[in-house]
Amino acid sequence: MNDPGFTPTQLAARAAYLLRGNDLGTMTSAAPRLYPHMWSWDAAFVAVGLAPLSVERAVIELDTLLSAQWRNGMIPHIVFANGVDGYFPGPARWQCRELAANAPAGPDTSGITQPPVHAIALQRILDHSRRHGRSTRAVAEEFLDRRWPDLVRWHRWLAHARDPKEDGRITLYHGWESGMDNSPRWDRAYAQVVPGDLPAYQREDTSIVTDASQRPTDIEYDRYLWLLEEMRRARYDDYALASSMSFAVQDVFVSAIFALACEVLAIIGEDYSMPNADVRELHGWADRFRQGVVATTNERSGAAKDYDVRNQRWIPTETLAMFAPLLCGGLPRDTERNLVRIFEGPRFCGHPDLRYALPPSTSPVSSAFRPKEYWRGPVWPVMSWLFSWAFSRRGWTERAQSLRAEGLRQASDGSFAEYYEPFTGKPLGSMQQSWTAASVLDWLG
Ligand code: 9WN
Repeated sequence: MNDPGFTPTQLAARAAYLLRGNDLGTMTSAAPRLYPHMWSWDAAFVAVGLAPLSVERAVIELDTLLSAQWRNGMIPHIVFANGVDGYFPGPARWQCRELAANAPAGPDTSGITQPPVHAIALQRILDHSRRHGRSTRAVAEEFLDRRWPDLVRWHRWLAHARDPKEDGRITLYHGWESGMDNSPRWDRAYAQVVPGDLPAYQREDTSIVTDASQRPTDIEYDRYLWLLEEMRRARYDDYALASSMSFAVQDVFVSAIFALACEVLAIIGEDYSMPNADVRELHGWADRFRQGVVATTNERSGAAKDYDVRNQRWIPTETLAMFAPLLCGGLPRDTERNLVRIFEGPRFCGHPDLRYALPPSTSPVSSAFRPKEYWRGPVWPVMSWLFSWAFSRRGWTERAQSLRAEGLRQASDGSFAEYYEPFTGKPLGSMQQSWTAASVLDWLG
């Protein structure tokens, strides 16, 4: 099908312009209206997109995020921009400064975390810095020296506080921590979350995305807010959360990202002569989590699953999560081939009705599939980017190129939407989403 969209040069210019427009000074808002603050994994992807434009600005992005790191090592999922309203739940609802002993003294933050993709951003920054002169390289290397201990602390917190039994899988206490808020992956676990005495609240998101069918429902929001109440009562204490939260899941996709990120960080550590003990620890976590991911997989198909800790049952779903081992590796070769076939076949990228051969968040043949509803079906460009980056790292050049080419075709409408309807290619959710522009910039860089 013809896509009379923008040319690559025009698209790159527009993406750069978009990031400039969303730049609040030392942080980039995730999107101008819907998400006017910094989100943790958005910031990492944004840094990936900033790196080809300005290594210096990309470094600032990660620096701002790390300045909001909690004392226990957690990187919070939102860093609130000073004096900016317009997002619910904001600092007044989280109350981290008042309640959490570990909250940072500086900026206001939320009290949960998000997927650890930051090492990927660091790697892209270092890659780009090597193409520049000495002063730019020095900026990147100074950042690495200064922030290395914080990045290791972040990974250590995930490995300890979020995998206390050493299963090799990260436990989450809120669907928002997965970054895939209302994915069908969490439906059964959320069914056990029964909101109690919930203080009144008003959603802001549905006054911005006015087609409410593209966003999570009110019932889902009540549960999200109830979990926040539970966290406030536990004063965001890692130990207390583990026993008190009514939602606790081991997220196989986040675990695969973590395995991958540990390996990436370990290799950076080796290349730049960081302390050996850190590098060894990182390799150890990479192995543990890779094994933890592989342990969830179906012997024949290689499909991975999440685990519901509270209800003690596995959660097999036909969502992006089943492809977790393709990110971190570790499957026997034949099994991996089967999983790649599913990824590329008619249940996902090869579904005959798809507008672009890109992975929908939920398989179109699944009964849970909803083509317009947030993480229940639409295609998320940043997820296409993540798979293309991981495939290229694994040496699957052709597969990576195909995702890139299809991702660019999808983006050529110039809306830089948060997500897209898989069959029509219609842009949905927020427009001008920073990480969509960042994905395009890396693809074109
Ligand atoms: C809650 C910012 C974030 C992304 C998430 C995405 C969405 C927030 C929301 O937006 O989540 O954290 O209000 O829906 O699900 O992945 O980081 O882009």
